[in-house]
Amino acid sequence: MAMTQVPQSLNFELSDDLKLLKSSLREFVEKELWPIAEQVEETDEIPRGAIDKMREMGLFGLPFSEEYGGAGIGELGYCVALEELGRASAAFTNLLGAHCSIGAMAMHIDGSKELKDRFMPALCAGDKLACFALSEPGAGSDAANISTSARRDGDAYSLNGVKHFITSGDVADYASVFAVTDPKLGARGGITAFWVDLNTPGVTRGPKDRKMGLFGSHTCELIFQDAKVPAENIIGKVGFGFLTAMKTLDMGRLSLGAGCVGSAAFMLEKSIAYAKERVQFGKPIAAKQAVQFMLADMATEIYAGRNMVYHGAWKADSGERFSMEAAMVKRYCSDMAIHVVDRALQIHGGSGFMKETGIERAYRDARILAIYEGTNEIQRMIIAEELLK
Ligand code: COS
Repeated sequence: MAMTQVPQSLNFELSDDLKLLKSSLREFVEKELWPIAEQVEETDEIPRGAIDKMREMGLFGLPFSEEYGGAGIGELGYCVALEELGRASAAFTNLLGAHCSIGAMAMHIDGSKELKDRFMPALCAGDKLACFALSEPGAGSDAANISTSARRDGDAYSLNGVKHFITSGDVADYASVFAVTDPKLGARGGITAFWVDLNTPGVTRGPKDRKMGLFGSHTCELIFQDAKVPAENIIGKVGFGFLTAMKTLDMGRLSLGAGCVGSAAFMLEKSIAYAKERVQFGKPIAAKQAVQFMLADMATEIYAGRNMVYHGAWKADSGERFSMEAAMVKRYCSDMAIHVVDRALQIHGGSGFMKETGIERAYRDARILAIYEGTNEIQRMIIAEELLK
């Protein structure tokens, strides 16, 4: 029997709006962000002018609803956008990721209408920046074991403790801070999420950490010493903060995967161009099967990663729980991006090791992908737990 109809339930075509967003972001990255990547690396700063242009492009509101000035494109739209932005250097995606994917996302997911009405418009406009403060020196992977405390004190809570490795902690205006309100209850009722103005007395920012890569994006400690946070700044309900953190990280892990797909796709394009142009033994190295096989593997892995991201984002937008898919996306896409950039460097040979190509930078920047937003070992634990329950 001849099939004449395309089944509409499975459609890989992006909407016209998303296609337009994709092409304008591609142009923006090519014109405004990639050309200054080396400058960002050398100075360890994103120039103010570039942040202003990112703001004008509406990048700081991408995943948020239109009622607050966001783009209203859902998680799928956000992932499509981050895939394009992944082609810029990691400093830019990290700034956006800390703000959109997790910092302000915690409030967007679980904050009250009053809290969102007060803070989201400036966050969506990029006039104020957010970060996400969960990790502590003694609680990284074991996030339920945090010790930063929040003690009720009249109409406010008094926060004490140290958060560390906080991306954008030096520049953010606000943070989603997770603190213990009842030590007996732990992850199930004992942790609360707070929306904290980082310019509050009692909050100190530590010096920026010295890192292997990701120059232009800084991490530092946030130190709380009797920092007063109004009770109305609780995100969600007292005791539900661990769930807010986990739901936020589910979102963050998906979009992190999208950035990995974009950066890997860019590395593949650079490798193809180089392999066609670089002549050795009288022919372009693209004629060598050893190089062809590397390109073929890179393309296959990117294809797998992209489809995982889109499916995970589709599931998120459909309102179903997608924690396992997010963990799979994060685990696979980060390892994939690390592998792809390693192959790109191999194809570029000695030139890849030199600063000029930007590949050695991408190689160093990629390594953290398997560690932050939950190590890939933690992602495997989440996947296995879901499989075995
Ligand atoms: N969505 C909704 N609920 C979730 C959830 C999610 N994604 N993840 C966990 N929960 C719930 C669990 O269902 C459980 O509640 P119930 O007992 O009622 O079912 C509760 O939260 C506690 O979860 P769990 O028992 O799995 O907690 P663990 O202490 O074992 O820790 C891991 C879970 C390891 C997954 C968590 O600590 C984690 O993600 N660690 C990594 C932290 C991280 O990514 N840090 C990066 C720095 S921030 S960028």
